Amino acid sequence: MALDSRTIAALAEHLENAELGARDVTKITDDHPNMGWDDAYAVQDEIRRRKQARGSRIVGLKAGLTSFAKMKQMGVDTPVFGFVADYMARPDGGEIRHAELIHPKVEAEICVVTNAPLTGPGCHVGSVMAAVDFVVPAVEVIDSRYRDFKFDLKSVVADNTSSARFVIGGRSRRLDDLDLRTLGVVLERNGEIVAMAAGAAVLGHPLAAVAMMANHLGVRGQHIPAGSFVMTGGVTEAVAVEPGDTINARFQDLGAVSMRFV
Ligand code: OOG
Ligand code: MG
Repeated sequence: MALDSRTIAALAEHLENAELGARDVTKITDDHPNMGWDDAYAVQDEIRRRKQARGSRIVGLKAGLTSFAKMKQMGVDTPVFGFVADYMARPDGGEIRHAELIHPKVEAEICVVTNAPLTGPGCHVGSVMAAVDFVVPAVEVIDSRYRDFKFDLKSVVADNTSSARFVIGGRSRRLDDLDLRTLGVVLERNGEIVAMAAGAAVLGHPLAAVAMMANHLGVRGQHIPAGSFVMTGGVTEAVAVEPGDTINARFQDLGAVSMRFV
């Protein structure tokens, strides 16, 4: 680790204040060019601890930058992992207040809920298949705390991978009823199609993102517990939204997820 615990705590406070106050900040690697992956995840862990200490519950795990469209959009080449908390959840068909966020973007995600623990190293798509209880569609609202949504991987990991809001909707299905690779997703803003893709856009198979997460956690002595809600990452590039926009994400076999920004 390149950073001491005081610096990690200060960076976590800085980034969490930016989130809660909806104010953008410069990327933390500008001031800490030598920080490593461990430092970045330590800052994220400290943000998690701060939220839990305040009574928030961690209600999901997320993989990000798992589709080639997203990696290209953000100019990066490796997936990242983060979490979502209870206060970030919004109901399907509900409203999301734009003013509570900095520069939100939406992305359609294939998600799973597990019924057995997943541990790494050595976790693969087959292990994940055996542990998936059901599949459910969601839209994630990401909101990088970094100015103009410009970041590098370590900065975005420290910023809890831009987590801001999420909406679970549509209908859940058993994995056996679905082919996650060919599962089509159409993202609409104000009735107009703005992006579309199939599940294979996510690392060739969305469950590969879950396996990668289990292996990432395994290195750190952690795992994905049974009963976890896991988001596998945006299948298309993320789309910016303005107040007044209505978003509808249609998932083949899984229904639609919608929301309005006010
Ligand atoms: C990082 C978060 C990416 C996804 O699904 O790819 C993410 C970002 O692009 O701001 O959540
Ligand atoms: Mg996402």
